[in-house]
Amino acid sequence: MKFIHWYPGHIAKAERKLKEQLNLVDVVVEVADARIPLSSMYPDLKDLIGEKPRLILMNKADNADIDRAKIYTDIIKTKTDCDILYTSAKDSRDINKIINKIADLSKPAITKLIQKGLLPRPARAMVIGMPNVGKSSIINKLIKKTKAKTGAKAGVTRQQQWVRINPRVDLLDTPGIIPVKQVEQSKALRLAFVDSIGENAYELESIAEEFLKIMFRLYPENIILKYGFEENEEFSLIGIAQKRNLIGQKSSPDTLRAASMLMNDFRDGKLGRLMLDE
Ligand SMILES: Nc1nc2c(ncn2[C@@H]2O[C@H](COP(=O)(O)OP(=O)(O)OP(=O)(O)O)[C@@H](O)[C@H]2O)c(=O)[nH]1
Ligand SMILES: [Mg+2]
Repeated sequence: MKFIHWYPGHIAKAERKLKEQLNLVDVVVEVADARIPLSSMYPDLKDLIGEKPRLILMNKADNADIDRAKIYTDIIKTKTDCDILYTSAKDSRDINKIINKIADLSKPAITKLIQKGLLPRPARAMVIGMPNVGKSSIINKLIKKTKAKTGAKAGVTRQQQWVRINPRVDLLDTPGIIPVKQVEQSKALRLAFVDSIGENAYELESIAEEFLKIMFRLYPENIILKYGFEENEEFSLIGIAQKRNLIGQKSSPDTLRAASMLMNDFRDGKLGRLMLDE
């Protein structure tokens, strides 16, 4: 596989900015992708946020194989001692539980204010996570309006933005950040699958080949059904190109278009409910 790498310059700045805002909030809401729960959680987040109460949202649950995801999220839950919700900004799953959780987690901070003789204020939570996991979409779902810009690419949210959800809760939308420190290639690969890292960081055909290998191990039926492979046939981009009649120069199978079709089908949820961490 070709190496996946990214440049940390602007990421370091985003991380710094996030740290600056941390003093203003009572709670951190971390959004990850339920299809790759381990790979999409920010590594060593505790170093960044310290003892702030944290709520974890495994989003895009509508496209995730939740039974398999739970194998990992149970471990995460034990390790972090944080509540985990499986949310979907598409079908609204568990969205209405978020506000109560934030209100609960912020109680100690608000109580402290009152004890100091200050007026109570709405709970403040900061929504953070890797790019494209659905942070802004969740916020829009909560306010039932399109206030935060969203899009199917990494880096849609450019600036932090406060949004009042209701009289009790204010949320800070933040730009997605990928870790300054390179993560393991197996994680980087999965982040590329879900479009969390920009397409300049990898070669599409290379990650699509890896995607097929993982699908062969975990969900062969989904690929067989979608593209019409035979039971014992090896999965390949050439195979997809042939079956879909994607012909390039000199009448050879167009593997780049096959890669693009495959990854788009996955990203659009057309390959079924999956969980790709191993
Ligand atoms: N199927 C599905 N798609 C979702 C869900 N949440 C968000 N999306 C889609 O995922 C893409 C990214 O959503 P955003 O809300 O822009 O993600 P973000 O985390 O704010 O991204 P950045 O601002 O780039 O960090 C959009 O195309 C959304 O429509 C979900 O729960 N299920
Ligand atoms: Mg956003």
